[in-house]
Amino acid sequence: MTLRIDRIELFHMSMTLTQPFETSFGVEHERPCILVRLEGGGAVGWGECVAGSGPWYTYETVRTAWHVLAEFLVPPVLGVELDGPASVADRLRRVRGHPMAKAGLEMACWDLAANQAGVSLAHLLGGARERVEVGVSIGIQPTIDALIERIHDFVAQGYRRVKIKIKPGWDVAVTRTVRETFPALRLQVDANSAYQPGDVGLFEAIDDLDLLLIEQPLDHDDIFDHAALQRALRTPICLDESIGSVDDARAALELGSCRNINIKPGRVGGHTASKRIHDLCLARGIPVWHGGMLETGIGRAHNIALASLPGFVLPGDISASDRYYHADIVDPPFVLNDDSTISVPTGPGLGVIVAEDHIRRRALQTSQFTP
Ligand code: OSB
Ligand code: MG
Repeated sequence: MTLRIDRIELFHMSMTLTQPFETSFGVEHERPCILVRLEGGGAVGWGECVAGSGPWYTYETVRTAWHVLAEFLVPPVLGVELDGPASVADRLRRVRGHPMAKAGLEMACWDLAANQAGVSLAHLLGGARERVEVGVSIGIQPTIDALIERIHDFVAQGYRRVKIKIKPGWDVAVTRTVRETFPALRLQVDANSAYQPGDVGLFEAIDDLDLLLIEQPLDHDDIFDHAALQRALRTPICLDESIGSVDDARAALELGSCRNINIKPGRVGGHTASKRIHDLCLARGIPVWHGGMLETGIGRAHNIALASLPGFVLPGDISASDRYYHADIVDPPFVLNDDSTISVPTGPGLGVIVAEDHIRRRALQTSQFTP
């Protein structure tokens, strides 16, 4: 399948979250993103770059991503004969790092190819499921009571798996109280790299709470020290920030640094790299699940398509549109089924209609490129 891109447009958007989202690295009220629109062969493809307002989760920001896209990633793919969407990541390899910028463009190429072929993106990626199991990721709250109330709300909406964010001072007591209040809930915690190897006692104190996993307890770029921590715990450690490539995933598995992996295409450079990590984990019997970056409906549609691959056996951080935004930018918006799943769209490409007029009206900055 060859692919030629005749036009690329970038849109810098800012989306207002329905609720502020607080993690160990700060609070977000507005979610910026870059939307990527491609035209080629009479079809259109959309992607979303998930770099944030500041270099907190990773070093990329919406402004570094814009710069790298416009100057270094657009030129090598525009107006040239590409060997299908699976070859795009390789074309972008000369640019070191910047996986979120790459992923926004690479994923748009996958959508473009699916639209050209008239098949769903899930089908093109090798998806095997009609619905994907999902949960909700809940930020740090002002009080434990407020957190308990939010969990009650989400459980009432039908979410059967909850992830809570932890940070020093908001960890053992919070997690214990949540577990005592919801004894049967599928519960996991995410530290976003807020702890040190010496904090092992703190993790031992939540090791008996029947958590599904403990996500990214130690440094963002640490694989080595997670191995000692994993040896001390029965609860699986899941790496998020530390896994930037299939090589990182292989190193983490060889070292015993984690027992499962969170895959986010933005963190690893797109769908092709995500599929490689998925395939490695599937071959080794390591469960994976799909993470989230508070995406708009465009990124969410990509995530749902990817999460339909067979190795995604744990519920993803892919919630319904209304958990994030009052008005999503795709039609129909994503809704939660009563079995805590989201249905995988079956139409061509993303399988949802992108609110292009709205995006053009609301964009803070736009740029277009033709050969
Ligand atoms: O660590 O998983 C994370 C959001 C932004 C940055 C990092 C993370 C998150 C989430 C949100 O946990 C998951 C979602 O999109 O629902
Ligand atoms: Mg995480």
